Amino acid sequence: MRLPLSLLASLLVAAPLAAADGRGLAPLGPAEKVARMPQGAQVTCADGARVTVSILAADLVRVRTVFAGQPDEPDHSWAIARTDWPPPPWQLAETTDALTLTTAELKVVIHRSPLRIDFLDAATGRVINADQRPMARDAKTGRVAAAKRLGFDEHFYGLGEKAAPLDRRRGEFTMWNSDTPGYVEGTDPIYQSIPFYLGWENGRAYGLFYDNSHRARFDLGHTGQEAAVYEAEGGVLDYYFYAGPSMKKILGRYTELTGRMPLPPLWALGHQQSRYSYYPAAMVEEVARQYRARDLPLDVLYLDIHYMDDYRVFTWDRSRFPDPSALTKTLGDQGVKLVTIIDPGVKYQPPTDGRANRPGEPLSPHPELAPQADSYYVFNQGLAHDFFLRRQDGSLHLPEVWPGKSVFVDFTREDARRWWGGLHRALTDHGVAGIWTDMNEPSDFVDKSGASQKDVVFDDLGTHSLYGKNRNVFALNMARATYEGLQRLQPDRRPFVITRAGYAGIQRYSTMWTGDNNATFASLALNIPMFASLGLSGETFVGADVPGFIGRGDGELLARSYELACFVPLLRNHGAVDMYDHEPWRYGAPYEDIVRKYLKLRYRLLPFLYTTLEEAHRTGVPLFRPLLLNFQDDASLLNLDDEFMIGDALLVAPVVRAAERGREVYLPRGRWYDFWTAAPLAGGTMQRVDAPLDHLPLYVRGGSIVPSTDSMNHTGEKPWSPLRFDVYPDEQGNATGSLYEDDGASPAYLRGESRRTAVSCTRAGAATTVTIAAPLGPYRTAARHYELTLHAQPAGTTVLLDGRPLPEISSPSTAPGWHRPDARTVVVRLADDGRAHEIQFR
Ligand code: NBV
Repeated sequence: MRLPLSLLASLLVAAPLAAADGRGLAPLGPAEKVARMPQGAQVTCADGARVTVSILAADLVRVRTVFAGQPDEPDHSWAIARTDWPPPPWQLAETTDALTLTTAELKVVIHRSPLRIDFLDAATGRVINADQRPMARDAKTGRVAAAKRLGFDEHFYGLGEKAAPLDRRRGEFTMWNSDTPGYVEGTDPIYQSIPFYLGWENGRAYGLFYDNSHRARFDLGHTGQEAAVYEAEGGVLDYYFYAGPSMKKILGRYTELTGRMPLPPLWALGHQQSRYSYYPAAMVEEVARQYRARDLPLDVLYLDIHYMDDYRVFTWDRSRFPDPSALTKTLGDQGVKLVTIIDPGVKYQPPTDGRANRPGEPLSPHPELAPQADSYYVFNQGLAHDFFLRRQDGSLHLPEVWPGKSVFVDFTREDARRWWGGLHRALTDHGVAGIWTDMNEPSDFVDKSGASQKDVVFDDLGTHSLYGKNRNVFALNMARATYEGLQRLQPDRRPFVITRAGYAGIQRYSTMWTGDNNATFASLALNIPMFASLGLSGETFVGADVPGFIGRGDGELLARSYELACFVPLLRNHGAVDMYDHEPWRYGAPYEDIVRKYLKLRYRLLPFLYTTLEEAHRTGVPLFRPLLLNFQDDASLLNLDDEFMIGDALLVAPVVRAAERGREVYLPRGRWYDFWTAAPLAGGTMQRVDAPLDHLPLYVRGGSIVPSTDSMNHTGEKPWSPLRFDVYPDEQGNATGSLYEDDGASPAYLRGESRRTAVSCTRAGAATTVTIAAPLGPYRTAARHYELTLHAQPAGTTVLLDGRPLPEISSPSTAPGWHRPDARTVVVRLADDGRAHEIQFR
């Protein structure tokens, strides 16, 4: 029976309002009025609460609830990159009990009383996710809550940077950016807050992104098995539901909404060396010299806080770094870039003699090189513009950080972001190539948790909101200021920013590292679920201090750390300001040799890593993946924390425990290959493998074609020549792969200046054909050869190139031809002349 809306409304008004639970949370009232909107529906509840359900795409629905008596807020979030979503076809149907919004993929059923929302698969009617109880709010504290029914076999992934196992089921997690040096598994929260998770049940996934920057808590079956609970300490309850069922599709949509990682410069994939701190300049030059003398690859060196004049940001300590431009030139001549740290804390330094620089007053062209003891240009300018955060009583907010009493910039202000971005000229003018933003939780030595900072006011687009709403997005807005500043200062270069803290969307502006980890095997093991989860939360360019920030570890830890980190996007050796040196040669020759072996491997694989990185940039599917992302229906992978995949092709099973010289490796179904021997292996089982200290268990998935080149000592040393394709056929003899190339440095790739080469392999009867398609895109590479290696190729003596027999040659000939290095392998050499080629093996 259908009741007219007006009658229904009057019935509902009479319904008693639900009482608050024991913790003060009162559920919203039953639905009273429904208004159809261009993009969905708005439900007004009997108590005045308003629930807006918006269809953004057939598989993406937003639910935004403003509770009774709650002040509405402007509909704005720093996390969101895309707000314009042309509505897909959808229908609204109403019954007495519920209203239903249907798209091609989803049915959103809003039960009227009590008001609960279910998400169903439009095709099968299966319930994907459902409210366990109505959304609720505590009118006294402003706390808002949602509770979703918890499935018996439901598992959870994502939530960004957490020192926790991959599967978040049974966990409780807080979102509150926190400076937590020496964190261990279980420390929570740590530096970043990404309130987005994927739910998995019977091989199908959905996504939930609770976009609210207040301190929040997820209880995913920790205190009870009835509900997956979300609570935020304030703000509007605003979430996005992703239908899935594929995790890759959800990540695509999530990063469409919150933005994707722009491509960093190619050198960001190179090996990076840091220390707290390298100084003076001669020391920095010596580290670079050692790297070259020892034939160890290196692309980047870092300057930590001691390069500044008494910790004043955007200055140089001239006694340690008399000529920063000369330093970057010396390093640059050896192919090494310099990245400098910038903290948010600006030294609080009212000028001693009233010599403050006023806005518009001409400064010396390089104030960063001048003494600042009497008058500090950054403080003076920021104060004159009133860019620093203040408390509600109008006084400056004065946290204590490295320079002592300091001020923080209000990065929610566009003009303040522009100013801060422009200050990086003090570094880029001297050839600094990237910016490392630290301490941006923001950390305060006196009050790390922010408890005494509740009355700090942020402009927040003129709403003047308080600290509780803004702490978690502080780093996001600071990274934005930095990224956009670098873009303006160097429009022909891709910015490189690395951050410690972040919120959803941080991937648009910055790469990240996982802060002050420990130089222990436990910390090494934690890398895998941490990087995998960050990738499942939109963050691709991630890494950890190798071999650990706090303490030193031994040569064994160093070796195992590099074996793992060899495949991690950000590969940076860094350590604390203590007596331990961490450079690879500080542990003795056998360990240094192992590090060299894996660094050389990484540089050999640059074409593959860069191609996979570009895929992440384009699709939101990360480079570093838990196996579950590639084999979503394999329930044995739900909590596999000690293996990972790089793209679709490589499976890495590092040893992450001390003294182990072997381990169990699970290879999912299908054909695999041992990377080192190319021996074929059958998947679907657990196998015991040997792993002496210099050996990394590494596998290639059958069906992959992996591009690589000769190793080198920095990414700019030479072009990728020859360009190798290693073909690993699957059980049917087929394989596919591709190569992505561009100039590796400028933003021209965003205008299509790139080159993509597709390669495929098919078997028909006794013949195998490999096709290298004509490269797509205008980017040109220097003249070079392809070297194509077909693995698992049984005997056969004829190789045809484009239908014509190719001569057999002796290896290492440079002429076109083919040879067999062993009974299973054929290697073919041919010119890369920009045209398509077909190579037939018979
Ligand atoms: O700037 C010094 C350090 C830095 O080396 C480290 O990587 C950051 O995570 N920084 C923290 C400040 C505090 C160190 C105790």
